[in-house]
Order: sequence, then C-alpha cells, then structure tokens
Amino acid sequence: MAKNPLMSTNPLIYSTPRFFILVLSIFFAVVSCAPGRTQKSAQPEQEGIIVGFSQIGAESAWRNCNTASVQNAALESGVQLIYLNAEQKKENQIKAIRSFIAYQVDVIAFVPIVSDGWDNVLQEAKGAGIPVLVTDRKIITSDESLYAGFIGTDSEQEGRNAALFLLRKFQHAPVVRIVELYGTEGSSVADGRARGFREVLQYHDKFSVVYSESGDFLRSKGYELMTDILSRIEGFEAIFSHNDGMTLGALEALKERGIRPGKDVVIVTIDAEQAAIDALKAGEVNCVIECNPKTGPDIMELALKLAAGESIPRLLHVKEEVFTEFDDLSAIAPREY
Ligand code: GZL
Ligand code: ZN
Repeated sequence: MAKNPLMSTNPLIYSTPRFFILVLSIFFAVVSCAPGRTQKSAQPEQEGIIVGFSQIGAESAWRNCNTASVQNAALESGVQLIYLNAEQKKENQIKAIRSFIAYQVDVIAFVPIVSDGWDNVLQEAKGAGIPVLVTDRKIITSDESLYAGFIGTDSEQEGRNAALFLLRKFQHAPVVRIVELYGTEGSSVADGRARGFREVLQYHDKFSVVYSESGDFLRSKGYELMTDILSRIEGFEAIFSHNDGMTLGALEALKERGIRPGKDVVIVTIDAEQAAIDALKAGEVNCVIECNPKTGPDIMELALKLAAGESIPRLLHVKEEVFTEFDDLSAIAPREY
C-alpha cells in the first residue's frame, strides 16, 4: 500500500497534542486525494503497525528513560510510533487517545497518570476495535474488557521492600518516626507504594508515619517539602520517598541545614536512577529500590501480538531489585538513567 505522504519516513513522530491534531486535520483534509490509512491494513506486519503512545510527561529521569525505551524499541521493531507527551495533564492523554482512535492506529498504549476516569475514552477505543495496552501505571475500571493487558511496575512490592529494609535497619530502635514523600496523588504507583509500605509496618507498633505529603515525583517539590518538614516536624528517624527525584531535592534541603542524610536520618528511595545509586555509595541514602523503566521492548512485543489479533497476559510485572547499604554496591551496573 502506498505510504501516506503525511506519515514521516522516520517511524518516530514526535509531537505535542496540539501539533498532532493539526497534522491529523491536514491529513483528513487531503485524505480524498492522497493514499493514506483510509482503512486498516489487513496484514499490519506487512506495513509496520502503528502504535499510538500517550506518555504522561518528563517529570523525572525515570520517565525520560521510559520514553526513550519505548521510542528505541519502536525503531528496532519496525513499529511506527505516534508519541504524544501529555505534559502531566490527564485531559491531554484523553485527547491523545481520541486522536489515535481518529487516526485508526493499530494499538494504543498509554501510561495513565492517575488510576481513574478512563472508562469513557477506552469505551470509544473498544468501539473502534483498537486494542489498548496499559503500561507502567494501572487503571481502576468498571469494565476489565476495556483494555487487553498491563505491563509495568509492582508498586505494592516496592512499598513492602521499603518497609522490610526499615525493619532490618531499625531492629534495635525503640521508636521510628517516618516522613513520607508521596508521589502523584491518585496514581496507582504512589498509592500502591504507600499501601505495601503500611501493609508490612502495621504489625510493628514502634514504626509510625508522622508526615505524608505529595511531592508529585518532582525534585523541586521534594526540596520544598523537606524544607517545610524541617521547620515544622519535631524529630524523625527515617524518610520514605516514593521516587529518587523527590529524594534528591530532599537531600539538598537536609544538607543546607547541616543534617547528614543517610546518617542522621535514614532514607529509603524508589526508582534506582544513577544519582540515587551514587548517593547510596556515598552513604547519603540507605536503600534504593529499583523501579524498572526499560519496558519498551516488552511493550512492542505485546503490541505486535495485539495487532496480529493474538491475546496477551492480563498482568505482567517487570523484574525489579533492591539495593541496600548492606550489599556489595560495586556490582551495580551503570543505570543509564
Ligand atoms: C513508576 C513511575 C513513577 C516513577 C517516577 O512506575 O510511574 O513515575 O517512580 C515517575 O520517577 O515520575
Ligand atoms: Zn516499579
């Protein structure tokens, strides 16, 4: 089938929602005279399937690595990727999914910035016969048939691992007051980390969370929260931070006040970006829990299956490790994010 002149020869189409909608409207304006995707190809593998990918934004090193993993995997697997950056706005993701439907992509993949509120737009995708792959973060839905499967993080286990480290670290302490830097409110990963953390600590009375506030996974908010906490909270023995970005901001605030992170206060953080591993090696944090952003190849493999009409597993959790001050840190490979 003749290539659609509007489809860039480069399989990656970078765009923000507004630009993409403009491209789409031009496409539809000329579709009568230009060969294009006026109907879905019978054998997608011949033409290279088109995957619409709605990413939430670029709020952390983790997210940027996740985006690069998806883009590179698309290149390597001959998938034409329409990548839309929602700039942290759920409404942009809904617009993106609607534009993917209008363009009749073969598969839609998206990272739901928060868990709820997706049923209507996913119903539209289902009505258009386009399979949906949920990645990284999970959705709450009243109709499980609205998506084909999930691949991403087991955030409850990450929260449990954080608590298990504190149990080990503070096994002889009488009291452990914990400050929690919460991720994006309403996101499955922040809620899951918090749930798993509390699930383990609920049986150990000496542990208590004395402060919990969302820093939205942002380094700048981590700094602001820690600055505020240090001026308001009497004393605390540990920080549980839902991502390294917020942790790095908190480290700055602690050091500005002469507090030695990793020594005067124990710090557990999640993602395992290079800067956090470096802080672990420097003794400035005590435990780094990996959250694996490199899901691009798995996402493409699942998308190709869906485009070929095959079923995929409903739930796939990626492999994730835990790095602590008790381990041999010299063996940790470069993180690449
Ligand atoms: C986790 C992912 C989170 C990371 C943050 O799977 O959704 O979002 O922990 C990122 O760094 O912003
Ligand atoms: Zn994870």
